[in-house]
Amino acid sequence: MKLTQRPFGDEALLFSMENDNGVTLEATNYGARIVNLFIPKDLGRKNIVLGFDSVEDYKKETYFGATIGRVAGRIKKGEFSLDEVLYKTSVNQSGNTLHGGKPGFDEKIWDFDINETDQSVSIIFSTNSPDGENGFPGNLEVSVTYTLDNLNNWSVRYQAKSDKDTIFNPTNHVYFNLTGHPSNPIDEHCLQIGSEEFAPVNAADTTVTGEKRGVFGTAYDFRTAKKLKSTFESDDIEVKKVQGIDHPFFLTSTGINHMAAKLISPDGKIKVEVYTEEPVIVVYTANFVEGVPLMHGEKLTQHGGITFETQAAPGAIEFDGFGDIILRSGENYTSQTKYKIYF
Ligand code: G6D
Repeated sequence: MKLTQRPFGDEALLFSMENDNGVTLEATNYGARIVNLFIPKDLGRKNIVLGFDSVEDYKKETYFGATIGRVAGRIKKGEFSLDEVLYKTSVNQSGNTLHGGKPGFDEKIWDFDINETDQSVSIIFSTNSPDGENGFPGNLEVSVTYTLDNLNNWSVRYQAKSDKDTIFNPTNHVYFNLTGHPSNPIDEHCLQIGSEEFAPVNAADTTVTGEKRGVFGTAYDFRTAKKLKSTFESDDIEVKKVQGIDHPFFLTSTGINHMAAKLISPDGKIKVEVYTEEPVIVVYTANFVEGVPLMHGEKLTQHGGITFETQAAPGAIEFDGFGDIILRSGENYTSQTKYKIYF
């Protein structure tokens, strides 16, 4: 295992973790974000995630690869009630709070620490979000640990504690494209998700409607692996609303040893499996890409990437059955997601 670091623009650093098989995961403390994930040199050193070459570009298009918080997804009208107190959060998209408002976790410069063992290497990013930041109650201490091991697992582990009752629902916003080219749409990738229900969204602003709908017979039935193309080309009303997928999928089984989702490259040679303790995966397929800076010299195409945002469902604070995102004062929050890479 090897860990190196180099400047990445502004005050940020880029950390490079390489395992004994030549898999390289690169992360920056700007947004505690994943920047690159290379498969080994003898396979063409493909970068299978989307990212930019410097912090400057991330400042234009901020969620790529980032840690998202305090609350991933949309909080309708930037308002929520907790124990009968109404809180107002920073509104940053169509009258709603998206991904924790502005500035979110994705724009912070995080502190860092490193942990190396024989078989794995970890970077621990940590930060404090002060009481009232973006309207959320409680001083929140949060850390995100990225670990790469010699079994080609990349894991993400969150830990947090607040000094007041609050809500907390972080995620990671990395996009995969297993062809290594953001200019290739993911149409020919196969996707499998262990989910029998998804949450429809409102066309106007992509907030969830509060309904849970069976996937059976819809374009969102990924219980067995199928090509994304068939979904993108379908007439399904939900697909039309968002021009692809931008929906929460409720997982039938969770836990770090249960595969929740799988993505397979068009040639079948590269696979990424997702394992998570979270109840939901929000899948977003880069439906709107206008104005995104070049990615290593290439233009990102519509459907040029796919996210697996493991979390409780957006709308959890509003709707029953959408998950519990209340973090009580002094309670330890932990959650883990793992991506297993095959090539
Ligand atoms: C998320 O669900 C959201 C999308 O709607 C958003 O546009 C994207 O992040 C940037 O996945």
